[in-house]
Amino acid sequence: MSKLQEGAIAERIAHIGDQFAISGDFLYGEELRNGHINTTYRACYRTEDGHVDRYILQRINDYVFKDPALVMKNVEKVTRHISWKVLRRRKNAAGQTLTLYPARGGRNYIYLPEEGGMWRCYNNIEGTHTYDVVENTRQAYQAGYAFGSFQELVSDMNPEDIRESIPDFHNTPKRFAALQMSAAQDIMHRADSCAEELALIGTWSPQFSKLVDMQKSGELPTRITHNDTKINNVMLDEETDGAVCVIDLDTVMPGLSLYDFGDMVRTATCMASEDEPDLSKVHMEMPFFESLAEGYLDATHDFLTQKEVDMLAFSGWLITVEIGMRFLTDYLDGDKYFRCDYPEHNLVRTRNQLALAKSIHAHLPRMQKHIRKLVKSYSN
Ligand code: GN1
Ligand code: MG
Repeated sequence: MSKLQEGAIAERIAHIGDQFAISGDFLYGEELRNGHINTTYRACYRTEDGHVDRYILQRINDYVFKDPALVMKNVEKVTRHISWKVLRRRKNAAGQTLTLYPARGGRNYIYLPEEGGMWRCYNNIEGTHTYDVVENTRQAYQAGYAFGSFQELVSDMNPEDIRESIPDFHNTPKRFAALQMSAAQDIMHRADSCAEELALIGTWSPQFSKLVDMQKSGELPTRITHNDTKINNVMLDEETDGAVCVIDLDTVMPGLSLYDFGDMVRTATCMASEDEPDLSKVHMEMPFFESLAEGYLDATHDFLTQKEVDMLAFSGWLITVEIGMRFLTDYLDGDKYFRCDYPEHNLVRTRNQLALAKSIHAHLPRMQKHIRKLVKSYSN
């Protein structure tokens, strides 16, 4: 990450920052590249009293989010609700939640056609950092606790107030149907290069509708969920590694708590990144799962239903296959959705996720056993 003080990108960052309720002199900007979808900059300003204030400027990708204004409405409701709740519980909670800054013109975002579309500005959560991959069990516990607490914080919002910004976002059978369609159309002539992966996914497909079927029949409750609970969406305290807050609220929507837990299993139990090409490094680590589940259940055991608890381990496997299918669909479609650094990037990600799914599958009985043990400990 280089600090840009001058040049075209620095000018661009200063220009975008200039649209928001920010005071001080622009010092420098830097690009943050840990998401696959939105463009993100951090901008730093010297205030009148000599402090340095930092802000996050982000362009919402309108190929992915067809209605960015709806995304902003959802984000605004969620951040305000959380601020309200956090402030009522702890007096000194400043900086613990994302806050949107007003833009010129009275909204909390601004449309800048010369800068590619819709931009917004958040506070930079100071004194924190993120991890792209999990390194120890403490981080796994904290990730589980942070996203579990998030679910608790939004649990008393009216689900009807939050609308779906990407319909069927975690509908695994629909993701499978989209993959089949892309493989049949094969516009990039890439289907031959991933025949093995397609066949493997096909053998797993009878399991894909398990959670959505349970949702339809009312066995699983619809809640407001985060939907993108990867480990690098948790801000941890720089010194203690304790969870401070979760970020990336664009996909907060009505959904299943299980897809949130599942995505944590995908990203907080494996020490390799999701695009690690050496598959011998891609496997889940049971101690990380144990800590993750403990952190999550410490925050959620009061309100999760028995059926949700029963499906926790399975959800880790399911979403790992789902994300693998999404990478493969994008590879077949010509890499339009996920930012790619090289032509086969999405295929490498797919193979990685399928390898991880196999590893998770092999651990399912032990995962179940651990969950049962944890749940029992709360009733003692
Ligand atoms: C995308 O941009 P990022 O990394 O926060 C994607 C998630 C995937 C993830 C895979 C809106 O999230 O669903 O799980 O990549 N976000 C969207 O790393 O599609
Ligand atoms: Mg995201």
